[in-house]
Amino acid sequence: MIEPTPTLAARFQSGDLRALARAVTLAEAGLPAARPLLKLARSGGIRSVVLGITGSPGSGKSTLSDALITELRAQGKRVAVLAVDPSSPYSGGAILGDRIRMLRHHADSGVFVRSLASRGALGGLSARTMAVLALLEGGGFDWIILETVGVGQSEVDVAAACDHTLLVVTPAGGDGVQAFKAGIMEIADVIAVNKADLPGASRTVRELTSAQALGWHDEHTWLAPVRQTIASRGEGVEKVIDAVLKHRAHLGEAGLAQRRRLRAEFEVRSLVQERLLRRARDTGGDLYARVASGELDAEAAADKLLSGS
Ligand SMILES: Nc1nc2c(ncn2[C@@H]2O[C@H](COP(=O)(O)OP(=O)(O)O)[C@@H](O)[C@H]2O)c(=O)[nH]1
Ligand SMILES: [Mg+2]
Repeated sequence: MIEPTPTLAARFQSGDLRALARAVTLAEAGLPAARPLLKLARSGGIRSVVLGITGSPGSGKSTLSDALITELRAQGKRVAVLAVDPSSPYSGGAILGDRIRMLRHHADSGVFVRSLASRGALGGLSARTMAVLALLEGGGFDWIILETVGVGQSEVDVAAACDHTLLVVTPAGGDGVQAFKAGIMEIADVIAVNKADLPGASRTVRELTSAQALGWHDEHTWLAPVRQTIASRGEGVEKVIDAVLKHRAHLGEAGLAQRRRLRAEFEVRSLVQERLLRRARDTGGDLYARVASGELDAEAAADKLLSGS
């Protein structure tokens, strides 16, 4: 097993990107060697804006996150992008867009891009995703963008994993209304109507804002700002950044601390779930078949899993 030599920890702490990449690899593999590095990373407190991006495949999430990198770099910010891709067996299997992004920003030490395979069920985010986010925060990035594929569990998990959730919709195909129906809009803190160069963008904005107005709200309710973007041309991106920062101000210190607490809860719960699933798999005989057949009651099966007997 690979032990974190003091030099790795020291190099990580000094902001060495190669040490960070190494730490991410350890955390992604769930190796215990990552734990001291995580401890170091987390000792620094809240340092980064952690922004999750969700939205249907093809809505322009990757293009938008690339445009965000460019705009944030122009503002002098250091940016890390973590793309969670359930189809990718490992970071070596980075999807094409990510690989292009990595190459484009390769020489820029203020940018770190990485693809992560999703290990959670249904493409959800795992405790390992959370660990990698923590490492990136420890690595001193001002912004950390978590890009999901926008399907299955990852669509919902993203809100639990980040400080702010950006939902990307397009004018085509009633995307906005779909989001409203699927209850995805509730998790959005900011909404980007991307591909605003296509017809129907302002109508989509109107649909979304009137849907928001219909929902229950009072003067304290955060209604996600809806911004038009043309990610492929970098247009409207600074407005999205401003809206995220406005949401951060709305959260305030207490609200942000609460989000962080929820993120930690998500991480610990994911770990517990992973371990229990592993235990259920390793239990002799098919535990669930025994419950189904009435041999064991469900409460007893749960006791068995929790006690590890
Ligand atoms: N017309 C138009 N196309 C865009 C825009 N943003 C992204 N695209 C295109 O939409 C396609 C899907 O984009 P991508 O970023 O890969 O979407 P993702 O699956 O959500 O990550 C690509 O062909 C992009 O070039 C935009 O603002 N306008
Ligand atoms: Mg993408």
